[in-house]
Amino acid sequence: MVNNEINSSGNVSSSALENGGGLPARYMISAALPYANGLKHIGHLAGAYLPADIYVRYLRAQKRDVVFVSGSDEHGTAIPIQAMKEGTTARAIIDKYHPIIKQNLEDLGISFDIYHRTSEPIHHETSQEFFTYLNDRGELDIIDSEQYYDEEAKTFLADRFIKGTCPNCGFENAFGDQCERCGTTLNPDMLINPVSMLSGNAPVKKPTKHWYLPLNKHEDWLREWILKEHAGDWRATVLGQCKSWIDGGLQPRAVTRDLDWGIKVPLPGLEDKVLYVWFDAPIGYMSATKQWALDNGKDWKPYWYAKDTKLVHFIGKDNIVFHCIIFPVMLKLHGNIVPANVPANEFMNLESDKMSTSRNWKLDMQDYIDDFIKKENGGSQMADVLRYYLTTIMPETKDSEFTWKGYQDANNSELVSIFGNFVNRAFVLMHKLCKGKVPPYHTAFADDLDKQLIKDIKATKENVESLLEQFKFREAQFEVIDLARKGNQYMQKKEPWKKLKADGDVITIIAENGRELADNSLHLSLQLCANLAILIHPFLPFTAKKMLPMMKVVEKMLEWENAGRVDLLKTGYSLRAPELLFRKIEDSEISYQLEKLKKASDAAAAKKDDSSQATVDSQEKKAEGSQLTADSKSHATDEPINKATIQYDDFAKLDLRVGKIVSAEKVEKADKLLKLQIDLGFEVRTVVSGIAMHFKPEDIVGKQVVVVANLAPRKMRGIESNGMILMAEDNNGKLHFVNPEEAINAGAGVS
Ligand code: B3M
Ligand code: ZN
Repeated sequence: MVNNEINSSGNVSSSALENGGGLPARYMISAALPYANGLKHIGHLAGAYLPADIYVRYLRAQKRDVVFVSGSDEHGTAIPIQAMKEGTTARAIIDKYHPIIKQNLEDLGISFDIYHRTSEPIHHETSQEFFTYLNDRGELDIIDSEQYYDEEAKTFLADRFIKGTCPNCGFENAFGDQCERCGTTLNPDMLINPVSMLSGNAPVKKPTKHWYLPLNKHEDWLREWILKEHAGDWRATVLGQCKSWIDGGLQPRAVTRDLDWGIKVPLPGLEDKVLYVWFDAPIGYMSATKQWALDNGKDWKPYWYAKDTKLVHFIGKDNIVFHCIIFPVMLKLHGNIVPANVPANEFMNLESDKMSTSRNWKLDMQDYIDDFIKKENGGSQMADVLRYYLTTIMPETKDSEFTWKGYQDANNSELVSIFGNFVNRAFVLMHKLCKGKVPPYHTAFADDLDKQLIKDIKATKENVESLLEQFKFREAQFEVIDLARKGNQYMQKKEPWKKLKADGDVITIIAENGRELADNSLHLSLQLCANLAILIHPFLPFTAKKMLPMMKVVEKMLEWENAGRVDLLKTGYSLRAPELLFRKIEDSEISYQLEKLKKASDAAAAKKDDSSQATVDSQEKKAEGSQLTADSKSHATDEPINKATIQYDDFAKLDLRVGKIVSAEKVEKADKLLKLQIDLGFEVRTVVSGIAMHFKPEDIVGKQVVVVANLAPRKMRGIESNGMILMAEDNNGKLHFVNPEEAINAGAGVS
């Protein structure tokens, strides 16, 4: 029977969460739902998906009941913003990126039970029911407020539709919901110099009404639950962020938005409102579980209601407030269980710089897959190399750094030289000295080295277990590699090659008790190989699976309870020849990647220079600059042709017209700009031109000019300029109007 009740104080009792100290009956594991608005990089992988996958694979190997969910976050403003950039629809964006991200994660071995989508009807229904449940019980406040509105686009500016300067770090392109540079969670009111992403205009305030989750009412519970009950088991970084939120005083948080992309608010007359993306996205974990249950003939409810379920959210640090404060309050009010832990990771930098999509300073999963997995000498094995290195530098307690050199070293000096080398040696020697069969273990010849190795195997199992239960993935993986290192040392000390000598099929004993001693060392080395496969499996699943056919065992051997045993491979059992588990990574591959990274980021920087996504301030500067360039700089007579050849079609795109200046005035606080009204015959245009240093306004009224009449409008100092006038610059830097010899009708075409 599922307990769908909350107690009289409205709290889910915490003792129930711990299941009286026993093992949880089941696990509900989530990894953050990535926005389906672009490719995801290895920082995302290391932040949420990889640790979650290691944990889940370990739990499955323990035969625990576990469901691992994630999927695409397809609402919020991130999606339509990307659609604007790509010149397409929001729907087309999610349909494009969802399958790519899903496949990328799969290629890297992330083993979700379901990778769902928040655009699915089941998710819309689940989210609406959730909202209705809270609203019907009076748990949401309805508050009137003034919010930023774009008069030109005729829409409110929620979240990422508004940009401005971050009050925390001064970054000029901070979104209305978050600063991408410092990670601070924002709301549009906090932005300095806010600007609409839609029109580039400064927004105005307009009244509107929204539904709020009154976090302030749950402050005491949050303080008790997070800062007291979980003081000992949540990560210090997570507790620190929660504490500063709670100590700062929690505010009611709007859970609706005036937007047209998202889940409709399930109340009559609110067609223009949708649920806030951070309200619906975490509910996505629940709807994914529902879909998984439907697909597999299971009941989803115990995973979200039963108190002996352990709920764990894997996320990056920028999502902490949502998973530790907002969503738990929602879950508590809805009668669900709350998370037992939220092992959020810090950020992973790349080659000494923060990973960034806009600056193209990143390594996308897709690129890694293309360059290392799809290429002939790669294969899924290379997915494990990435998994391995990312785990060695997993940012569990502080930001960490991916370097290509570090990646190469981790592969060449750990995977190849330690793990791969040990397995290979054990198999090669067994084939050479024991005719390809698992040799017997002669108990009478057991020595201290053997006993120590057996102890080490058992201890490693226990250590890995305990570290994984504490979400210490780096240390857990280190334990496994360290065990392989011990295997190499053991072999080095036992020297089976000095006990027996093989000459083709003829094996000669070359030391006292050589047969028995060589048998024992190789027997244990092979048992260690089997243990290494089990222990490395959560981290490097492709490697573990590659080792199975070598040992001629089935996947069942990888069950966790088998770890620590030294009788996994039967005496006399013939094994296959070893396969190389890892290949060396060459210097040339590393320099290629470094070069590629630099090129991509240089290209992004160049693109950004003429991107329309810049802030208004920089748009203005740029516009002024280009006006000056076009008007007065690029045609100096002493310069050779300095632009690329164009085709006639390129020229024909210009609509050049003769116009007459009917008025001219200086633009306030811009000493280079004149605001001109130009009669084009069919209309009078406003054109802002950078010629104020050359002409007095009163001197140019009445002059004829040639205007680029189909130039996209742009704002300069808040004035929309609709065209550009052509000017010629002589050797002395003096500007001259380009115009017909004698006055002709305004609007005449120039070609
Ligand atoms: N899509 C933000 C992110 O990708 C958001 C996570 C949702 S988890 C429910 O970082
Ligand atoms: Zn900032």
